[in-house]
Amino acid sequence: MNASRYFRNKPLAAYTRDIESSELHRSLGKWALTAIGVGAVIGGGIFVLTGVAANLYAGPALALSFLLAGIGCLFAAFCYAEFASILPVSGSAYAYSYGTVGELFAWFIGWNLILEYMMGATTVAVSWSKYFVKLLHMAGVHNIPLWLVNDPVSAREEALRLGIEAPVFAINLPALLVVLLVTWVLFRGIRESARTNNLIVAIKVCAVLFVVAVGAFYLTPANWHPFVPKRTVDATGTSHYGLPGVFTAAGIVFFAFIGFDAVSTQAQEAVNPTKDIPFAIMASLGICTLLYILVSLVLTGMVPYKTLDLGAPVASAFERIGLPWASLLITIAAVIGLVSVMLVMLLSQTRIFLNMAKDGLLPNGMFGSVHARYKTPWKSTLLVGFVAAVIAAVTPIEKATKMTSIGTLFAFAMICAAVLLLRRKAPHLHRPFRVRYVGLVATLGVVFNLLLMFSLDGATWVRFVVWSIAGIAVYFFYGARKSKLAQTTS
Ligand code: ALA
Repeated sequence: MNASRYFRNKPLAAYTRDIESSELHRSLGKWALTAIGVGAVIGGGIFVLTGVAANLYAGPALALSFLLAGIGCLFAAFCYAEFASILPVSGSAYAYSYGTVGELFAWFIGWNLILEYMMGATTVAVSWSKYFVKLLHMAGVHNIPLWLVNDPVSAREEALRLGIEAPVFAINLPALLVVLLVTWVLFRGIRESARTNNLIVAIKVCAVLFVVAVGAFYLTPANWHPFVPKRTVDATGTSHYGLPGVFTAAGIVFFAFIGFDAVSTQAQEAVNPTKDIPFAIMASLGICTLLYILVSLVLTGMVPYKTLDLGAPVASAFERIGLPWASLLITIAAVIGLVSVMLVMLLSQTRIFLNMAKDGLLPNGMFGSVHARYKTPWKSTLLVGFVAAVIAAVTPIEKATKMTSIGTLFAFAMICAAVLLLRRKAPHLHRPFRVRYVGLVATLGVVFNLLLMFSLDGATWVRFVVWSIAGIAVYFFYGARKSKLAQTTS
């Protein structure tokens, strides 16, 4: 077997055939696509991670951390937008790299997108479960058994903290059930999903605007001073606050931006993909960055940053200033709002699998078959939903978050590199959306995303390497032999 075939590209003309043969409904306009982006982005990151990021690392400069993470994502967003305008197919970064860098590389990106989308959905399901339990407490439901709302590791830790006997068995039932519910919605089809998604996004954006508008009346400017607290170093050598703290917090809140690229996976369901997908990518990133910066300023202005809760910081800050009703509203909105993140993440995952199956890299019978009536890749939807639900039921949140981030950062870095490659290989290709100063933007994109990857801990890297080796093994065992490209060119 000739090794060069692993680096062979899918011809760009083949993408045109994919687009023409698509069986999916084209029902999404530019604002529906933007809603998908915003729906995927605003979630556990802003509702949960802001607490840790501000309290332990950035202080009031949390807004700066969001700005930094947002700028990093902006480089990747530009590159995604250019690709999406050239190749309006739903395979996202996977498809783009197949058309530019080669099959093995594309497979590897696709494999990492599983971390972004399926693992991302799992992470959000676990955050959702936390908010759901908080809501139950607010409704007066206490004494929920630990083993019913925690993965086994967290249940043991929590039991230890409470000084009670650790349960022998534990399952995060709310996380499991919410993923199954989302799977059912997706199974029924994109039109219904888009409608549900729009409603949820509206609730979520209103909640965030509510936080900003109401919180603005309770600001104590003294809480912002000093804006960047003096750096300290703890016993383990970890820096807190100061500029290093601001960067660490940027790495943490990066998770809050994941999802804007999910818009690109909807290309085959978009009415006018070459224009609307780039628009929606940029618009959703812009809207979310602005909202995040405002929320960060308000939160750190409302209460001293050291009092921000590590679990549900937004809701708790309102409790602290004596507005329990506002806290309740925010908790309800979070419970509803996080659903749309899962919806888009799982939707995107199945669309990427669909593309990989059409290229022969995954079994077509399972991942490529589209339901005759609902026009959705139904078998894949059920499989992905089931696997995500089981993982959500047994995985601690920090591990899931870091795996999601490392896979996404890798895909972002690679997509920036691929955009440069394609400029060199096909300089005259029609690009409805063209990145300006592409050399600078794409290089900064690669550097920035790799730097953030290196800020993640060793254990996450080990998992990432094991995951990558498993992916390459699957490729050689299955994809390399079944690839349509390999068959037509060998
Ligand atoms: N950006 C998404 C969230 O914060 C993944 O939940």
